[in-house]
Amino acid sequence: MRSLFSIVLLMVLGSALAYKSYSGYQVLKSAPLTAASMPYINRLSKHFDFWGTPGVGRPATVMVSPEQAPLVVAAFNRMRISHEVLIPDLGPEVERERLEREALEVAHSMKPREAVYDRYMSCQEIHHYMRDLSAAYPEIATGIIFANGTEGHKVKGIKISNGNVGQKALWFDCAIHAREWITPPVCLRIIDEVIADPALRDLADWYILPVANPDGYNYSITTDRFWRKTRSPNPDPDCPGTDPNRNFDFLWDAGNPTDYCSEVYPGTNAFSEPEVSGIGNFILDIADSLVLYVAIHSYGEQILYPYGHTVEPVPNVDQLIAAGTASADAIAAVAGTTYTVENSASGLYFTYGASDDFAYGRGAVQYAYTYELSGGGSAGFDPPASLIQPVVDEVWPGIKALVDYVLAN
Ligand code: 0X9
Ligand code: ZN
Repeated sequence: MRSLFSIVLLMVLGSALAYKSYSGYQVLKSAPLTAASMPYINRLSKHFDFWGTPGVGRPATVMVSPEQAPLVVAAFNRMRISHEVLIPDLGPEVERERLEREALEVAHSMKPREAVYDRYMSCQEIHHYMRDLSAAYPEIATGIIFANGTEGHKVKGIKISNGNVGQKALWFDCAIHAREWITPPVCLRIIDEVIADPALRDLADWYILPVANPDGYNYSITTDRFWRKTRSPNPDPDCPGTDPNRNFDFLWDAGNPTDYCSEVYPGTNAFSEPEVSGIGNFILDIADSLVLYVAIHSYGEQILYPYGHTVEPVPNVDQLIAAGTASADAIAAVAGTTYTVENSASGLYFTYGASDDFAYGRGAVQYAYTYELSGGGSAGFDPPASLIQPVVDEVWPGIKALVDYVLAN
């Protein structure tokens, strides 16, 4: 009996020890940024973990370790950006959320062929769900493996189609940034809707990738709640991983090539990440039929359209805005949540090698977007499980309105 107790104790301690502690980490929030401060913020964002998309007129939110805090505070002071401590210590909150998630996982066992929206599913559960769907509905649902992550998790999505010849195609991916847990449920809801409704499948072929960065997503569950990047090794063993959303082969920018610890480290070269080259090459393969590309991220309540490196309007900017606005209106109609429709760089926060710009600029996909869903929880990236359902319920009508607009124009 005593040895059983010791084993259980060791397991509990072991899992707690394996988990990255955020004790002493703070989240700082600035006053709304001015255009003059944006070059500094762009530079700082290469070294510190800014959350959401900083921009003119919006506050910046940055997570800092105890060592980083004085550096960021000094930088803000130098730039005369006033700021406050939003969260004085992330540690207890992250720990509480981990225990809550584990308790929910034990309490709710998933039924086969059913996505759940009252807790965050693991990557394996999501993959099993898609496997069961393609087994149950082989004539409409086909699993697709786009790549294997360097830690071996499969980048697995699903094509849902009535098999009509010559149809247009639509693409949705979620969780290319590991910690953005609120996003896979939106992809799962799209899958559920399209499986259930033959009319949606007559509109187009649907490609949906619920976990685009499965190595990272898994790591964010098992070890480090705020992990963002892939898990590929770097020369600095303390700082593995590449930002997959800076690694696409369109206007890829090396930045400072030894900034391995940066949350936006773009990799050694475009498509260095197997996840990214797998997804990117597949998009090019279906580009002739692809009319809509949507990357789902969190957080910010924004519908962003290309490009991320310039505020120069793209040729079909009016259509991009019109379709995005139709989507935002449909989202607002559900519970009043206001999504803004913006050029990715309009906040003067410049990015290179992102997936939406790749689909638009390299794949010539006419409608390409990044959705930044609602934040929540202590810090923004960690909405409680009770927010999954309301977010999914408002975003699906927005996706449907976007699809209707795109296919009609
Ligand atoms: O910076 C990103 O990759 C996205 N924001 S996030 O906070 N989820 O990391 C925004 C990407 C928007 N698209 C482009 N900048 N092209
Ligand atoms: Zn993201």
